[in-house]
Amino acid sequence: MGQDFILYGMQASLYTGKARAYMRRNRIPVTERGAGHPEYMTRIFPHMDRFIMPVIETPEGDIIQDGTDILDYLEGKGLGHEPLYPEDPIVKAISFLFELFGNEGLLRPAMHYRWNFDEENLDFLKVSFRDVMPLEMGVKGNDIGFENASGRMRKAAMAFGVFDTTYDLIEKSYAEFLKLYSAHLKGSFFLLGDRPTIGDYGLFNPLYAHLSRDPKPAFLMKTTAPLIWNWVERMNRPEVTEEHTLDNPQAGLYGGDDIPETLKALMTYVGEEYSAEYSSHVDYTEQWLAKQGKNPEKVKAPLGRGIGFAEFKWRGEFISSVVMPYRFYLAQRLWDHFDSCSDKHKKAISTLFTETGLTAFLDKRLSRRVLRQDYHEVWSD
Ligand SMILES: N[C@@H](CCC(=O)N[C@@H](CS)C(=O)NCC(=O)O)C(=O)O
Repeated sequence: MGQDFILYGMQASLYTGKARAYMRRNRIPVTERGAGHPEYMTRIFPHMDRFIMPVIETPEGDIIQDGTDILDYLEGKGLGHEPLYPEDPIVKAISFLFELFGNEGLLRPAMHYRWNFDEENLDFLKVSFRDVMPLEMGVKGNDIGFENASGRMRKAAMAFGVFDTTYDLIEKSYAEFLKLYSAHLKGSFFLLGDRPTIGDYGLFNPLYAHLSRDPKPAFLMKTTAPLIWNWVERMNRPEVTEEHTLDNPQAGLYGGDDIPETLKALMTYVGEEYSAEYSSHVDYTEQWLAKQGKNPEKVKAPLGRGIGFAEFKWRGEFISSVVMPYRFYLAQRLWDHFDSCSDKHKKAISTLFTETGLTAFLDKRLSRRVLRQDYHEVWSD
């Protein structure tokens, strides 16, 4: 193996986007391979006992899976040129909120706009998915492989609450997001100021591979939210350009006592969009854990690694979505950060989260922690 990191993933993969963008922006030398490459299939997959991307292999031969774990690993090695986490405790709390919401809270529009517009998207997706088909499958095999993969993803879309009865609501809700985030980006290059933080990388997941790249939503984004398309482009650009703030020591973030109204409006949207779903998942998981006895199993289930379905009210309708313990792995980061703050900062964060309808994300917690061990989510004692 050479000096580069190797990234196993694909352009069309939602969660690969975050790892790739971080490595590009921080100019970390990386060679990308499809997650169907012989090395992935014969070495990485058996090693992890799980087919999942993104995965990086470090020049020392370490294998790391999971977008957040990858970013933390690289940051921990001092490879980030721009700090991933804001210093200000209030802004840092906001960045964790958007990491969670970006990663997990925009899956309905991402899956809807990818899988429910076959006329516009299907040829493009078939070509994109070739990136992960093992070479020996040949062109004919690609079609079969795509049928397989797309069948699984269409089912996953339903598991996130994408049904013909919710299509209209999803489109309405996403249009609102585009409007609010565009309004905010009028005032800064990134979510929290003039450089990206973990919150941007969370949002980048759905906003890149699906919502800015697939033909149907790409057109929508370019024509109705060009500032967001521009943000996507800037997040993912390896070249140094004038407004590329990587080496700009002036590139600052908002201060905690200086949160713009446009960001508060976006936070309020997150509360309205995702609080009830999040809370129903906590309740469901608590009950599920109570039934599991002392040592719940590793989370290995299909359908997005879910443990079941929880119902909640969303935009006036009752819908249900798959409960994935991984989400608490991200939520815990916000809880841990909050708990580590001084009383003064706790109070400021609580006030801001109350004002924007987000208290559930601070207060509604699980009795056990989700850990990651051997590339799987596991439960603490
Ligand atoms: N929490 C994980 C999620 C990774 C994930 O779900 N990746 C998808 C692709 S975007 C995957 O590998 N799916 C493979 C499959 O389900 O077959 C992360 O952030 O890395």
